[in-house]
Amino acid sequence: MTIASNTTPKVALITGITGQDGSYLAEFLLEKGYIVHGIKRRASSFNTARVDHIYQDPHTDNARFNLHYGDLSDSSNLTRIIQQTQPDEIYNLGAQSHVAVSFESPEYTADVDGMGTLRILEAIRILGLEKKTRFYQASTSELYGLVQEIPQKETTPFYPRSPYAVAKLYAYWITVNYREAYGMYACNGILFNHESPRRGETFVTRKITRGLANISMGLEDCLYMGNIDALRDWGHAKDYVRMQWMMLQQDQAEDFVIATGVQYSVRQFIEWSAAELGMQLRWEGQGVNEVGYWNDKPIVKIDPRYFRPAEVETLLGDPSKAKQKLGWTPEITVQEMCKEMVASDLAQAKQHALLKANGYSVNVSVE
Ligand code: NDP
Ligand code: GDR
Repeated sequence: MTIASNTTPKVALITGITGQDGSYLAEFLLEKGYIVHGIKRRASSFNTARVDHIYQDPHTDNARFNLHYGDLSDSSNLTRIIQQTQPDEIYNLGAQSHVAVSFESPEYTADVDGMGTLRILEAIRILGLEKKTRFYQASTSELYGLVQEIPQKETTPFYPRSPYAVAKLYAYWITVNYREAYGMYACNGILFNHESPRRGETFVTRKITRGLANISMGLEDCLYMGNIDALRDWGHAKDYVRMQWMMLQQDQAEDFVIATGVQYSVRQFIEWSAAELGMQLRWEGQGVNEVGYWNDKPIVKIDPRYFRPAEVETLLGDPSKAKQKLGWTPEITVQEMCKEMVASDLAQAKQHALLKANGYSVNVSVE
């Protein structure tokens, strides 16, 4: 973790540092000797659990991890933080990142995910940092939405299917536009789904591993799911943040698809997780009446509340360009990742079960 004394450390600014990717990226950059600044939102309770282990007391000399209050909806705040920190690299990972929630809050999602990106690019330009600051935009496989080609690559046409994806489409193109218009080093990583034990509890993989771990410990009775036949190309967040950094180390800014090239269904992920917990699942019924039984207990049911107004049924990425040009390959398989997530959620469920057995109340619900 020490920095060679004769080199000036690079400075990175991460929006969304308190999220899944932000926390792994901050760890990765600190390991590389960077000074890391992150933007966190003011909340009524602590929201830094994912980065608490790398927190450094700002009163200590040479602290290399710094958090600033801010929000992607506030351009004056963003401009000031960028001016103060003079970053060599900005990673724009902050977003209202939940696709289903974007149907509930479309305007907010457009503001933060779409306009937020413009606000940062404009700040770089206004501050005259176009030639110094490199910019990474967290683009998404959701841009492909109603897929036009299988597998999806950098040249596949976009067809977004949610307010989230439409907002990210704007962010994608404004990043390309600022690269072309102002010669900025600005690029998009078109990342397919990536998960980890730090994944938010309401995304499908974590909802499954956490819900089934709770059921195995008697903390919950049933897991309620939406469309379990959706197909996704899942990788591990640790592999994907490495690629985010690699994309900013090239001579020329370019956009890359980041994926594993392998696709599975939500149903398969449920089955792997259950098997990992020693629960053999048996499916009965069809459509909304389908039920997953463990012995005679119905532990997985379908709740149409989790269906989306417009669904992305299938995503499968082609990461050939990243492999050829950057030498990137994912190191962790989806099965290994599922195992890790189940183990982590089972450890937590065991703690909760112990608390409950000793008379403490535990909230295990997931929406
Ligand atoms: P998370 O939801 O885990 O993290 C999102 C981060 O953005 C959190 O730190 C959150 O803060 C912050 N944030 C939310 N709203 C605002 C706001 N108004 N102003 C400033 N910060 C805000 O997402 P991931 O880490 O999984 O994803 C990182 C990025 O990559 C996102 O942009 C996502 O859309 C994109 N992406 C993710 C993929 C994935 O599979 N994980 C795939 C492709 C793209 P808080 O902690 O306070 O909520
Ligand atoms: P996604 O991830 O929408 O692909 O966006 P999510 O894990 O939410 O859903 C994946 C698929 O699972 C289906 N599904 C359910 N999803 C949730 N959340 N809850 C359920 O109960 C459920 N049942 C079935 C969904 O319908 C969907 O088809 C994620 C986010 O991280 C985005 O920010 C990112 O851009 C994309 O991945 C790539």
